[in-house]
Amino acid sequence: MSTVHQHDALSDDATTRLREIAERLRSWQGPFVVIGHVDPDGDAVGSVLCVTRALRRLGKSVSAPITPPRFLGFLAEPGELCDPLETLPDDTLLMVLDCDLARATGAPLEGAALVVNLDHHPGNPGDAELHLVQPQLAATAVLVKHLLDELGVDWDSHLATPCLCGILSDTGTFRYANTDRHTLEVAGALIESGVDYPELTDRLQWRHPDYFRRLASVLATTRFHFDGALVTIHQDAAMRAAHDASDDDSNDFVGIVRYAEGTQVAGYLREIEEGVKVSLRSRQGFSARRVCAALGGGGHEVAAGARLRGVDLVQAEALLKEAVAEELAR
Ligand SMILES: [Mn+2]
Repeated sequence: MSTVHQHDALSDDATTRLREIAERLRSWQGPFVVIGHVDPDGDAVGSVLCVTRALRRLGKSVSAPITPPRFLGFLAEPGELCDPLETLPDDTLLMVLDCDLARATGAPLEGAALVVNLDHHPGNPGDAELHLVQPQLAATAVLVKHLLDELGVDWDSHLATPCLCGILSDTGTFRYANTDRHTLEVAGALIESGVDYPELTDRLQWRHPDYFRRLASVLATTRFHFDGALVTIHQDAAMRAAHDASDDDSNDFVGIVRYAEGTQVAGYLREIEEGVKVSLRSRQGFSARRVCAALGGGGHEVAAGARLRGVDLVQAEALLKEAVAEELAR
């Protein structure tokens, strides 16, 4: 595995663009709406909250229509976030964070006076009027940190905590391959500006008590295939119904079994209304993306997913094994 990491901050071009964006934000007199992607994660929620708080400090009128998953609910104060908007107020500057325009949710894109898009996903086509897409950055929150620096805000824990949450979320608390010197330096600066780091990392692991009962029932389904190269877990409709915890909380189960010795790829199969949802996590060198593409889905090299329509768990597992066998033979 040889990954070339970008150790420097942004390129000169990117810095110029970021200054331009900061200038537009500062001089904008109309309302702001700040949104993220469907199934928002810590980077989407953290980036939206951080930008929202900074703009409000600059005296701007800001709506943030985003609904955090239960385990991230602690980040927001009552009244800070709102329900999805059906229409945009006149003269709105719409900020789309941590996704391209196609994955954005919370407000319609139509009717925005200006759309600004900050993201780090490599597939972002950069079709917003004003955009900065930086795939070498570990999180959109890193870009948000630079934006707020350009805006000249005074960093404190109120701003730095959601920003650091975005970085922790997208780097798996500095465990993933996207953790580089730049990421750690930005995180260090955020911690220095007053984040209660042990409190934040502890709080990010809190889960509904039912989460642990569900974890136990799902882990009881652990099976190894291909001499352990593939490990699978599953959850059927009855197991899901037995517990209160919201399903987005169970996304990280697959990451647990991925740590089984000798495993190259871990699969989590969940019975859903229209069939089976497959989530894969792999080690470097095994393409979860290609396996999921073969199943009609997609994603990153080491984290990908697919929805298999009209099949049951047994059929889904057979299809997954077939696709994994092909990838193992490459
Ligand atoms: Mn992200």
